[in-house]
Amino acid sequence: MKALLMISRYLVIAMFYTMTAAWSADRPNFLMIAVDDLRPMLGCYGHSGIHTPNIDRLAERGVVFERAYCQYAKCGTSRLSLMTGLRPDTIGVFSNNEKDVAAFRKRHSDAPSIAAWLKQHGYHTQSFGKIYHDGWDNAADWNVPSSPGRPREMWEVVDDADPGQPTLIAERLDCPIMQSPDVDDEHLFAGRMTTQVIATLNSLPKNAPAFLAVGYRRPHLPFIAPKKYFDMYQPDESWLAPGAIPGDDLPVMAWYNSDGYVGSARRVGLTMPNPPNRQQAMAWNGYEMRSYVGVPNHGTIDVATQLRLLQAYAACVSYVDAQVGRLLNSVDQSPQFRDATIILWSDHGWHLGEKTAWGKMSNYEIATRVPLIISGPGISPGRTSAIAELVDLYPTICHLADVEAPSQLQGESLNTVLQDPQRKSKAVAFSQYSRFGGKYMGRAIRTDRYRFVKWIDVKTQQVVERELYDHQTDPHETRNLAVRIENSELVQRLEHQLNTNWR
Ligand SMILES: [Ca+2]
Repeated sequence: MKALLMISRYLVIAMFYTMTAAWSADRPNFLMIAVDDLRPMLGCYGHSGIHTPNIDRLAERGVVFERAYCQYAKCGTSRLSLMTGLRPDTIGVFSNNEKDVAAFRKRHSDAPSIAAWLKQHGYHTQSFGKIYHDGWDNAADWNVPSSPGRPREMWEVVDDADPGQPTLIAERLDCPIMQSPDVDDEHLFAGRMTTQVIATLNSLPKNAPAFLAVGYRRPHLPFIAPKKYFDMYQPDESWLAPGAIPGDDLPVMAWYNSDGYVGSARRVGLTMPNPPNRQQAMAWNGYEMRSYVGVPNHGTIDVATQLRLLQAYAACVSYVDAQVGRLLNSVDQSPQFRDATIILWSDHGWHLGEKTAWGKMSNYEIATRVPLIISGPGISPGRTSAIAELVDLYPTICHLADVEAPSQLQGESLNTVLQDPQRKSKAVAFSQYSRFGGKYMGRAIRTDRYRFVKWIDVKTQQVVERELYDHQTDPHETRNLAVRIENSELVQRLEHQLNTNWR
Protein backbone atom coordinates (compact mmCIF):
# COMPACT_ATOMS: atom_id res chain seq x y z
CA MET A 1 0.00 0.00 0.00
CA LYS A 2 2.81 2.35 1.01
CA ALA A 3 4.65 1.52 -2.24
CA LEU A 4 1.51 2.25 -4.26
CA LEU A 5 1.13 5.61 -2.57
CA MET A 6 4.77 6.42 -3.35
CA ILE A 7 4.29 5.51 -7.01
CA SER A 8 1.15 7.63 -7.35
CA ARG A 9 2.97 10.54 -5.69
CA TYR A 10 5.78 10.29 -8.23
CA LEU A 11 3.21 10.09 -11.01
CA VAL A 12 1.58 13.32 -9.79
CA ILE A 13 4.98 15.04 -9.63
CA ALA A 14 5.89 13.77 -13.09
CA MET A 15 2.56 15.01 -14.47
CA PHE A 16 3.13 18.40 -12.84
CA TYR A 17 6.52 18.80 -14.53
CA THR A 18 5.10 17.67 -17.88
CA MET A 19 2.37 20.29 -17.48
CA THR A 20 4.78 23.10 -16.60
CA ALA A 21 6.98 22.10 -19.54
CA ALA A 22 3.91 22.38 -21.77
CA TRP A 23 3.12 25.80 -20.29
CA SER A 24 6.59 27.03 -21.02
CA ALA A 25 6.25 25.95 -24.65
CA ASP A 26 2.85 27.63 -25.02
CA ARG A 27 3.19 30.73 -22.94
CA PRO A 28 5.25 33.74 -23.83
CA ASN A 29 8.25 34.84 -21.83
CA PHE A 30 8.16 38.48 -20.77
CA LEU A 31 10.89 41.06 -20.50
CA MET A 32 9.50 44.19 -18.89
CA ILE A 33 11.88 47.16 -19.00
CA ALA A 34 11.11 50.12 -16.74
CA VAL A 35 13.02 53.34 -17.27
CA ASP A 36 12.79 55.80 -14.39
CA ASP A 37 11.67 59.38 -15.11
CA LEU A 38 11.90 58.97 -18.90
CA ARG A 39 9.71 61.37 -20.83
CA PRO A 40 9.13 60.31 -24.45
CA MET A 41 12.20 62.25 -25.58
CA LEU A 42 13.33 59.46 -27.87
CA GLY A 43 14.12 59.09 -31.55
CA CYS A 44 11.05 56.89 -32.04
CA TYR A 45 8.86 59.61 -30.53
CA GLY A 46 10.03 62.17 -33.08
CA HIS A 47 13.09 63.61 -31.31
CA SER A 48 15.59 63.14 -34.09
CA GLY A 49 18.40 64.87 -32.16
CA ILE A 50 18.27 62.27 -29.36
CA HIS A 51 20.41 59.16 -29.83
CA THR A 52 18.25 56.20 -28.88
CA PRO A 53 18.92 53.69 -31.68
CA ASN A 54 18.12 50.69 -29.50
CA ILE A 55 14.76 51.76 -28.12
CA ASP A 56 14.02 52.89 -31.70
CA ARG A 57 14.88 49.36 -32.86
CA LEU A 58 12.40 47.93 -30.35
CA ALA A 59 9.82 50.47 -31.57
CA GLU A 60 10.28 49.23 -35.15
CA ARG A 61 9.14 45.78 -34.16
CA GLY A 62 6.42 46.69 -31.68
CA VAL A 63 3.45 48.93 -31.09
CA VAL A 64 4.42 52.47 -30.09
CA PHE A 65 1.75 54.13 -27.95
CA GLU A 66 1.76 57.84 -28.78
CA ARG A 67 -0.76 58.60 -26.07
CA ALA A 68 0.11 56.57 -23.01
CA TYR A 69 -0.36 58.16 -19.59
CA CYS A 70 0.64 57.40 -16.03
CA GLN A 71 -1.97 57.61 -13.29
CA TYR A 72 0.20 59.56 -10.85
CA ALA A 73 3.35 61.47 -11.84
CA LYS A 74 5.60 60.25 -9.05
CA CYS A 75 7.61 57.01 -8.83
CA GLY A 76 6.06 55.22 -5.88
CA THR A 77 2.34 55.57 -6.56
CA SER A 78 2.70 55.24 -10.34
CA ARG A 79 4.58 51.96 -10.03
CA LEU A 80 2.28 50.59 -7.32
CA SER A 81 -0.67 51.31 -9.61
CA LEU A 82 0.95 49.64 -12.61
CA MET A 83 2.02 46.56 -10.66
CA THR A 84 -1.30 46.03 -8.83
CA GLY A 85 -3.66 47.15 -11.61
CA LEU A 86 -5.35 49.54 -9.18
CA ARG A 87 -5.80 53.30 -9.55
CA PRO A 88 -4.30 55.82 -7.11
CA ASP A 89 -7.61 56.69 -5.39
CA THR A 90 -8.09 52.98 -4.64
CA ILE A 91 -4.49 52.58 -3.50
CA GLY A 92 -4.67 55.71 -1.31
CA VAL A 93 -0.88 56.18 -1.09
CA PHE A 94 0.22 59.65 -2.16
CA SER A 95 3.35 60.10 -0.06
CA ASN A 96 6.66 58.26 0.07
CA ASN A 97 5.77 56.92 3.50
CA GLU A 98 6.35 53.17 3.77
CA LYS A 99 3.73 52.94 6.56
CA ASP A 100 1.07 54.04 4.05
CA VAL A 101 2.24 51.28 1.71
CA ALA A 102 2.04 48.68 4.49
CA ALA A 103 -1.50 49.88 5.30
CA PHE A 104 -2.44 49.63 1.63
CA ARG A 105 -1.14 46.05 1.44
CA LYS A 106 -3.19 45.16 4.51
CA ARG A 107 -6.34 46.74 3.04
CA HIS A 108 -5.82 44.98 -0.28
CA SER A 109 -4.20 41.73 0.82
CA ASP A 110 -6.39 39.96 -1.76
CA ALA A 111 -4.95 42.02 -4.65
CA PRO A 112 -1.87 40.23 -6.02
CA SER A 113 0.67 42.16 -8.04
CA ILE A 114 1.17 41.10 -11.64
CA ALA A 115 4.39 39.34 -10.55
CA ALA A 116 2.62 37.43 -7.77
CA TRP A 117 -0.23 36.54 -10.11
CA LEU A 118 2.06 35.17 -12.82
CA LYS A 119 4.07 33.28 -10.21
CA GLN A 120 0.86 31.67 -8.96
CA HIS A 121 0.18 30.66 -12.57
CA GLY A 122 3.43 28.83 -13.13
CA TYR A 123 5.73 31.67 -14.19
CA HIS A 124 9.28 32.12 -12.96
CA THR A 125 9.30 35.77 -11.82
CA GLN A 126 12.49 37.70 -11.25
CA SER A 127 13.28 41.37 -10.92
CA PHE A 128 16.31 43.61 -11.23
CA GLY A 129 16.84 47.21 -10.17
CA LYS A 130 13.96 49.59 -9.59
CA ILE A 131 10.56 48.12 -10.32
CA TYR A 132 8.88 49.54 -7.23
CA HIS A 133 9.93 52.61 -5.34
CA ASP A 134 12.75 51.49 -3.01
CA GLY A 135 11.36 49.61 -0.04
CA TRP A 136 7.88 49.15 -1.54
CA ASP A 137 8.42 45.73 -3.12
CA ASN A 138 6.98 42.49 -1.83
CA ALA A 139 9.79 39.91 -1.99
CA ALA A 140 7.38 36.96 -1.96
CA ASP A 141 5.99 38.03 -5.36
CA TRP A 142 9.19 36.92 -7.07
CA ASN A 143 10.99 33.59 -7.40
CA VAL A 144 14.11 35.73 -7.29
CA PRO A 145 13.43 39.11 -5.72
CA SER A 146 14.88 42.40 -6.79
CA SER A 147 18.62 42.49 -7.07
CA PRO A 148 19.41 46.19 -6.84
CA GLY A 149 23.07 45.94 -5.91
CA ARG A 150 23.75 48.16 -2.93
CA PRO A 151 20.97 49.96 -1.08
CA ARG A 152 20.43 53.56 -2.24
CA GLU A 153 22.08 52.83 -5.57
CA MET A 154 20.26 55.91 -6.88
CA TRP A 155 22.94 58.08 -5.30
CA GLU A 156 25.87 56.42 -6.97
CA VAL A 157 28.80 58.82 -7.46
CA VAL A 158 32.35 58.58 -8.74
CA ASP A 159 35.33 60.01 -6.95
CA ASP A 160 36.44 62.79 -9.33
CA ALA A 161 40.03 62.41 -8.12
CA ASP A 162 40.09 58.74 -9.12
CA PRO A 163 37.13 57.83 -11.36
CA GLY A 164 38.49 54.31 -11.97
CA GLN A 165 37.78 53.26 -8.40
CA PRO A 166 34.46 51.48 -7.69
CA THR A 167 31.59 53.93 -7.38
CA LEU A 168 30.45 55.18 -3.97
CA ILE A 169 27.02 55.82 -2.49
CA ALA A 170 26.73 59.43 -1.36
CA GLU A 171 24.34 61.11 1.03
CA ARG A 172 21.50 62.47 -1.09
CA LEU A 173 22.16 66.09 -0.22
CA ASP A 174 25.87 65.70 -1.04
CA CYS A 175 25.29 64.29 -4.53
CA PRO A 176 26.46 66.36 -7.48
CA ILE A 177 23.61 67.13 -9.88
CA MET A 178 25.60 65.62 -12.74
CA GLN A 179 28.77 63.60 -13.34
CA SER A 180 30.30 62.47 -16.60
CA PRO A 181 33.22 60.19 -15.68
CA ASP A 182 35.32 58.79 -18.49
CA VAL A 183 34.48 55.18 -17.65
CA ASP A 184 33.01 52.11 -19.37
CA ASP A 185 29.28 51.42 -19.23
CA GLU A 186 29.77 48.63 -16.73
CA HIS A 187 31.52 50.88 -14.27
CA LEU A 188 28.13 52.34 -13.33
CA PHE A 189 25.11 50.53 -11.93
CA ALA A 190 22.99 50.35 -15.09
CA GLY A 191 25.79 48.65 -17.00
CA ARG A 192 26.59 46.22 -14.20
CA MET A 193 22.91 45.33 -13.80
CA THR A 194 22.56 44.71 -17.54
CA THR A 195 25.43 42.22 -17.40
CA GLN A 196 23.64 40.48 -14.55
CA VAL A 197 20.36 40.30 -16.52
CA ILE A 198 22.15 38.89 -19.56
CA ALA A 199 23.73 36.15 -17.45
CA THR A 200 20.29 35.34 -16.03
CA LEU A 201 18.71 35.24 -19.50
CA ASN A 202 21.15 32.49 -20.38
CA SER A 203 20.55 30.41 -17.28
CA LEU A 204 16.79 30.52 -16.69
CA PRO A 205 14.89 27.43 -15.61
CA LYS A 206 13.62 25.70 -18.75
CA ASN A 207 10.52 24.13 -17.23
CA ALA A 208 8.56 27.36 -16.77
CA PRO A 209 7.88 30.54 -18.73
CA ALA A 210 9.60 33.60 -17.29
CA PHE A 211 8.61 37.15 -16.35
CA LEU A 212 11.74 39.25 -16.00
CA ALA A 213 11.36 42.85 -14.83
CA VAL A 214 14.35 45.13 -15.30
CA GLY A 215 14.26 48.64 -13.84
CA TYR A 216 16.79 51.29 -14.90
CA ARG A 217 17.30 54.14 -12.45
CA ARG A 218 18.33 56.76 -14.99
CA PRO A 219 17.50 59.34 -16.27
CA HIS A 220 16.30 59.87 -12.66
CA LEU A 221 18.37 62.40 -10.75
CA PRO A 222 21.25 62.76 -10.19
CA PHE A 223 22.40 62.72 -13.80
CA ILE A 224 25.39 60.40 -13.99
CA ALA A 225 26.50 58.64 -17.18
CA PRO A 226 29.80 57.81 -18.89
CA LYS A 227 31.41 60.80 -20.61
CA LYS A 228 30.90 59.42 -24.12
CA TYR A 229 27.13 59.94 -23.76
CA PHE A 230 27.58 63.54 -22.63
CA ASP A 231 29.83 64.08 -25.66
CA MET A 232 26.93 63.20 -27.97
CA TYR A 233 25.11 66.43 -27.13
CA GLN A 234 25.73 70.14 -27.36
CA PRO A 235 22.32 71.68 -26.69
CA ASP A 236 21.70 75.21 -27.89
CA GLU A 237 18.89 77.59 -27.01
CA SER A 238 16.50 75.80 -29.36
CA TRP A 239 16.42 73.07 -26.68
CA LEU A 240 14.97 75.37 -24.00
CA ALA A 241 11.43 74.54 -22.92
CA PRO A 242 8.54 76.19 -24.69
CA GLY A 243 6.05 77.72 -22.24
CA ALA A 244 8.73 78.15 -19.60
CA ILE A 245 6.95 80.96 -17.73
CA PRO A 246 3.46 79.97 -16.56
CA GLY A 247 0.83 82.57 -17.42
CA ASP A 248 -1.31 84.18 -14.73
CA ASP A 249 -4.25 81.98 -15.75
CA LEU A 250 -2.40 78.81 -14.70
CA PRO A 251 -3.00 78.10 -11.00
CA VAL A 252 0.14 77.83 -8.86
CA MET A 253 -0.91 74.45 -7.43
CA ALA A 254 -0.95 73.08 -10.98
CA TRP A 255 2.71 73.73 -11.79
CA TYR A 256 4.46 74.20 -8.45
CA ASN A 257 6.11 70.85 -7.67
CA SER A 258 8.32 71.70 -4.67
CA ASP A 259 5.57 71.43 -2.04
CA GLY A 260 6.93 68.10 -0.75
CA TYR A 261 10.42 69.50 -0.15
CA VAL A 262 9.91 72.02 2.65
CA GLY A 263 11.70 69.62 5.05
CA SER A 264 14.60 69.00 2.63
CA ALA A 265 15.15 72.72 2.33
CA ARG A 266 15.00 73.18 6.10
CA ARG A 267 17.72 70.54 6.54
CA VAL A 268 20.12 72.79 4.65
CA GLY A 269 19.01 75.92 6.49
CA LEU A 270 16.55 77.26 3.90
CA THR A 271 13.02 78.45 4.57
CA MET A 272 10.85 77.56 1.64
CA PRO A 273 7.64 79.61 1.47
CA ASN A 274 4.70 77.29 2.07
CA PRO A 275 2.39 77.96 0.38
CA PRO A 276 4.27 80.27 -1.98
CA ASN A 277 2.84 83.16 -3.97
CA ARG A 278 3.30 83.12 -7.75
CA GLN A 279 6.73 84.80 -7.78
CA GLN A 280 8.00 82.62 -4.93
CA ALA A 281 6.68 79.49 -6.61
CA MET A 282 8.66 80.28 -9.76
CA ALA A 283 11.79 80.93 -7.71
CA TRP A 284 11.58 77.66 -5.79
CA ASN A 285 10.08 75.40 -8.43
CA GLY A 286 11.83 72.10 -9.20
CA TYR A 287 13.33 71.63 -5.75
CA GLU A 288 13.83 67.89 -6.17
CA MET A 289 16.52 68.84 -8.70
CA ARG A 290 17.64 71.98 -6.87
CA SER A 291 18.43 69.92 -3.76
CA TYR A 292 21.47 68.43 -5.51
CA VAL A 293 24.87 70.10 -5.54
CA GLY A 294 25.76 72.30 -8.51
CA VAL A 295 22.45 74.00 -9.29
CA PRO A 296 20.95 77.04 -7.46
CA ASN A 297 18.60 75.87 -4.70
CA HIS A 298 16.25 78.74 -5.50
CA GLY A 299 16.11 81.68 -7.88
CA THR A 300 16.85 81.87 -11.56
CA ILE A 301 18.61 78.97 -13.27
CA ASP A 302 20.71 80.68 -15.95
CA VAL A 303 20.60 79.53 -19.55
CA ALA A 304 24.09 77.99 -19.49
CA THR A 305 23.10 75.80 -16.51
CA GLN A 306 19.80 74.86 -18.15
CA LEU A 307 21.67 73.72 -21.27
CA ARG A 308 24.03 71.60 -19.17
CA LEU A 309 21.02 70.01 -17.45
CA LEU A 310 19.44 69.26 -20.82
CA GLN A 311 22.70 67.71 -22.01
CA ALA A 312 22.93 65.60 -18.85
CA TYR A 313 19.34 64.34 -19.12
CA ALA A 314 19.87 63.40 -22.77
CA ALA A 315 23.17 61.69 -21.88
CA CYS A 316 21.44 59.54 -19.26
CA VAL A 317 18.72 58.63 -21.78
CA SER A 318 21.36 57.50 -24.29
CA TYR A 319 23.25 55.57 -21.62
CA VAL A 320 20.10 53.62 -20.69
CA ASP A 321 19.33 53.15 -24.39
CA ALA A 322 22.72 51.49 -24.86
CA GLN A 323 21.91 49.08 -22.03
CA VAL A 324 18.53 48.30 -23.60
CA GLY A 325 20.50 47.51 -26.78
CA ARG A 326 22.67 45.01 -24.92
CA LEU A 327 19.50 43.38 -23.55
CA LEU A 328 17.88 43.20 -27.00
CA ASN A 329 21.02 41.62 -28.52
CA SER A 330 21.06 39.05 -25.78
CA VAL A 331 17.34 38.30 -26.21
CA ASP A 332 17.80 37.86 -29.96
CA GLN A 333 20.56 35.32 -29.37
CA SER A 334 18.68 33.38 -26.70
CA PRO A 335 16.88 30.23 -27.93
CA GLN A 336 14.52 30.52 -24.97
CA PHE A 337 13.87 34.27 -25.04
CA ARG A 338 14.05 35.04 -28.76
CA ASP A 339 10.25 35.23 -28.99
CA ALA A 340 9.75 37.02 -25.70
CA THR A 341 7.15 39.73 -25.33
CA ILE A 342 8.99 42.95 -24.51
CA ILE A 343 7.30 45.85 -22.74
CA LEU A 344 9.13 49.14 -22.21
CA TRP A 345 7.61 51.90 -20.09
CA SER A 346 8.47 54.82 -17.88
CA ASP A 347 6.66 55.62 -14.64
CA HIS A 348 5.91 59.26 -15.65
CA GLY A 349 7.17 62.16 -17.74
CA TRP A 350 9.48 64.99 -16.69
CA HIS A 351 9.49 68.77 -16.85
CA LEU A 352 12.74 70.09 -18.30
CA GLY A 353 11.99 73.71 -17.45
CA GLU A 354 8.39 73.78 -18.69
CA LYS A 355 6.41 76.19 -16.47
CA THR A 356 9.63 76.80 -14.47
CA ALA A 357 9.33 73.21 -13.22
CA TRP A 358 12.08 70.63 -13.31
CA GLY A 359 11.09 67.08 -12.51
CA LYS A 360 7.77 65.29 -12.25
CA MET A 361 4.83 65.78 -9.89
CA SER A 362 2.18 67.62 -11.89
CA ASN A 363 -0.92 66.80 -13.91
CA TYR A 364 0.43 68.33 -17.12
CA GLU A 365 0.98 66.44 -20.36
CA ILE A 366 4.74 66.79 -19.89
CA ALA A 367 4.61 64.92 -16.54
CA THR A 368 1.87 62.37 -17.27
CA ARG A 369 2.66 61.26 -20.83
CA VAL A 370 5.03 58.30 -20.97
CA PRO A 371 6.78 56.18 -23.56
CA LEU A 372 5.14 52.76 -23.95
CA ILE A 373 6.27 50.14 -26.45
CA ILE A 374 5.10 46.53 -26.63
CA SER A 375 6.51 43.94 -29.03
CA GLY A 376 6.19 40.19 -29.31
CA PRO A 377 4.61 37.28 -31.15
CA GLY A 378 1.14 38.05 -32.48
CA ILE A 379 1.58 41.81 -32.03
CA SER A 380 1.26 43.90 -35.20
CA PRO A 381 4.00 46.55 -35.31
CA GLY A 382 2.86 50.12 -35.80
CA ARG A 383 2.15 53.41 -34.10
CA THR A 384 -1.10 54.03 -32.33
CA SER A 385 -2.89 57.16 -31.17
CA ALA A 386 -5.25 55.06 -29.03
CA ILE A 387 -5.31 56.32 -25.46
CA ALA A 388 -3.57 53.94 -23.06
CA GLU A 389 -2.90 54.04 -19.34
CA LEU A 390 -0.17 52.30 -17.36
CA VAL A 391 -2.91 50.66 -15.28
CA ASP A 392 -3.82 48.79 -18.48
CA LEU A 393 -0.57 46.82 -18.51
CA TYR A 394 -1.62 44.26 -15.91
CA PRO A 395 -4.73 43.06 -17.81
CA THR A 396 -2.75 43.25 -21.08
CA ILE A 397 -0.04 40.96 -19.70
CA CYS A 398 -2.72 38.55 -18.39
CA HIS A 399 -4.24 38.47 -21.86
CA LEU A 400 -0.91 37.84 -23.58
CA ALA A 401 0.02 35.15 -21.04
CA ASP A 402 -3.41 33.54 -21.43
CA VAL A 403 -3.92 33.83 -17.69
CA GLU A 404 -7.29 34.82 -16.30
CA ALA A 405 -7.23 38.38 -14.92
CA PRO A 406 -7.92 38.78 -11.20
CA SER A 407 -11.10 40.63 -10.30
CA GLN A 408 -9.50 43.73 -8.74
CA LEU A 409 -8.13 45.20 -11.97
CA GLN A 410 -9.21 48.76 -12.86
CA GLY A 411 -7.57 49.05 -16.29
CA GLU A 412 -8.45 47.44 -19.61
CA SER A 413 -6.45 45.09 -21.80
CA LEU A 414 -4.77 46.83 -24.74
CA ASN A 415 -5.02 43.64 -26.75
CA THR A 416 -7.26 44.99 -29.53
CA VAL A 417 -4.76 47.79 -30.20
CA LEU A 418 -1.85 45.33 -30.19
CA GLN A 419 -3.71 43.34 -32.86
CA ASP A 420 -4.49 46.45 -34.85
CA PRO A 421 -2.77 49.74 -33.92
CA GLN A 422 -5.41 51.70 -35.89
CA ARG A 423 -8.14 50.63 -33.47
CA LYS A 424 -9.53 53.15 -31.02
CA SER A 425 -9.55 52.39 -27.32
CA LYS A 426 -10.93 54.19 -24.29
CA ALA A 427 -12.18 57.78 -24.51
CA VAL A 428 -10.05 59.27 -21.73
CA ALA A 429 -6.97 58.73 -19.59
CA PHE A 430 -7.12 59.58 -15.89
CA SER A 431 -4.29 61.07 -13.85
CA GLN A 432 -4.24 62.78 -10.49
CA TYR A 433 -1.90 64.57 -8.14
CA SER A 434 -2.06 65.44 -4.44
CA ARG A 435 -0.70 68.86 -3.46
CA PHE A 436 0.40 70.63 -0.26
CA GLY A 437 0.53 67.58 1.98
CA GLY A 438 -2.81 66.22 0.81
CA LYS A 439 -4.76 69.49 1.25
CA TYR A 440 -5.70 69.56 -2.43
CA MET A 441 -6.27 66.83 -5.01
CA GLY A 442 -6.12 67.53 -8.73
CA ARG A 443 -7.96 65.04 -10.92
CA ALA A 444 -7.34 65.19 -14.66
CA ILE A 445 -8.82 63.69 -17.79
CA ARG A 446 -7.09 63.66 -21.14
CA THR A 447 -9.43 63.21 -24.10
CA ASP A 448 -8.42 63.08 -27.75
CA ARG A 449 -8.35 66.84 -27.78
CA TYR A 450 -8.47 68.31 -24.28
CA ARG A 451 -6.89 68.11 -20.87
CA PHE A 452 -9.29 69.08 -18.10
CA VAL A 453 -8.22 69.25 -14.45
CA LYS A 454 -10.35 69.82 -11.39
CA TRP A 455 -8.62 70.68 -8.10
CA ILE A 456 -10.60 70.18 -4.90
CA ASP A 457 -10.01 71.04 -1.28
CA VAL A 458 -9.99 67.51 0.14
CA LYS A 459 -11.57 68.48 3.45
CA THR A 460 -14.48 70.51 2.09
CA GLN A 461 -14.70 68.78 -1.32
CA GLN A 462 -15.14 72.24 -2.85
CA VAL A 463 -13.63 72.87 -6.28
CA VAL A 464 -10.79 75.38 -5.89
CA GLU A 465 -9.32 75.50 -9.42
CA ARG A 466 -10.19 74.31 -12.91
CA GLU A 467 -7.86 73.97 -15.90
CA LEU A 468 -8.69 73.34 -19.53
CA TYR A 469 -6.14 73.05 -22.34
CA ASP A 470 -6.92 72.54 -26.02
CA HIS A 471 -4.23 70.38 -27.62
CA GLN A 472 -5.42 71.26 -31.10
CA THR A 473 -4.31 74.86 -30.65
CA ASP A 474 -2.03 74.71 -27.59
CA PRO A 475 0.07 71.51 -27.39
CA HIS A 476 2.27 72.93 -24.62
CA GLU A 477 -0.68 73.71 -22.35
CA THR A 478 0.06 77.39 -21.89
CA ARG A 479 -3.49 78.87 -21.96
CA ASN A 480 -6.03 77.85 -19.35
CA LEU A 481 -9.32 78.09 -21.21
CA ALA A 482 -11.33 77.23 -18.10
CA VAL A 483 -11.05 80.82 -16.85
CA ARG A 484 -12.83 82.22 -19.93
CA ILE A 485 -16.57 82.58 -19.69
CA GLU A 486 -17.12 81.59 -23.34
CA ASN A 487 -15.86 78.07 -22.55
CA SER A 488 -18.21 77.44 -19.62
CA GLU A 489 -20.37 74.96 -21.55
CA LEU A 490 -17.31 72.93 -22.61
CA VAL A 491 -15.94 73.04 -19.05
CA GLN A 492 -19.28 71.80 -17.75
CA ARG A 493 -19.33 68.94 -20.24
CA LEU A 494 -15.78 67.82 -19.42
CA GLU A 495 -16.38 68.15 -15.69
CA HIS A 496 -19.45 65.96 -16.05
CA GLN A 497 -17.37 63.46 -18.01
CA LEU A 498 -14.71 63.47 -15.26
CA ASN A 499 -17.24 63.14 -12.43
CA THR A 500 -19.26 60.35 -13.98
CA ASN A 501 -16.36 58.28 -15.28
CA TRP A 502 -13.80 58.80 -12.53
CA ARG A 503 -12.22 55.59 -11.30
CA1 LIG B 1 10.17 57.88 -11.49
